[in-house]
Amino acid sequence: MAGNITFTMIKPDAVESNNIGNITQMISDAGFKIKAMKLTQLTRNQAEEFYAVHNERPFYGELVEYMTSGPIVAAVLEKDNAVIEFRNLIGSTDPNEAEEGTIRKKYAESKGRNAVHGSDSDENAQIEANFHFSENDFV
Ligand code: IDP
Ligand code: MG
Repeated sequence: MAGNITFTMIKPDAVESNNIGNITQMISDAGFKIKAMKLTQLTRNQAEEFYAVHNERPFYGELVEYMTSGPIVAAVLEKDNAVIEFRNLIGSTDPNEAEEGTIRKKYAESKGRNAVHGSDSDENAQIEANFHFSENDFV
């Protein structure tokens, strides 16, 4: 059975451009319930660990720089089939390839500075939620 939790971050570009409210509204309108949410800033160590799967990729250094460049909003979201539903809502990694009406189409600046993160599997959703929140943060 598909899981009902996913993890997201509103990334530094979207926080900087004052789109926390607009993006949170799109998430709510799409039927996700916010289970935990906080404004925070990633340390270099946290960003390196969070994106460790990409550490051999040519953009890894740029990604860590970007993700530590300013505040982010981290959140745990609940909906049936949450991981897939949320990937559909955010759209393709590159906003030039993202569907109309997706968060990245509306708010992402580029493939690197792409406004939001969404977990790619139920297993990673749990790992990522636990990375940023403890059990008693969930409501
Ligand atoms: P995803 O966020 O859509 O799952 P991933 O391939 O997992 O995309 O990449 C993680 C993040 O790394 C992307 O969201 C983006 O910020 C950054 N990234 C991915 N590909 C590139 C690239 O080709 N250039 C620069 N940054 C990239
Ligand atoms: Mg990914």
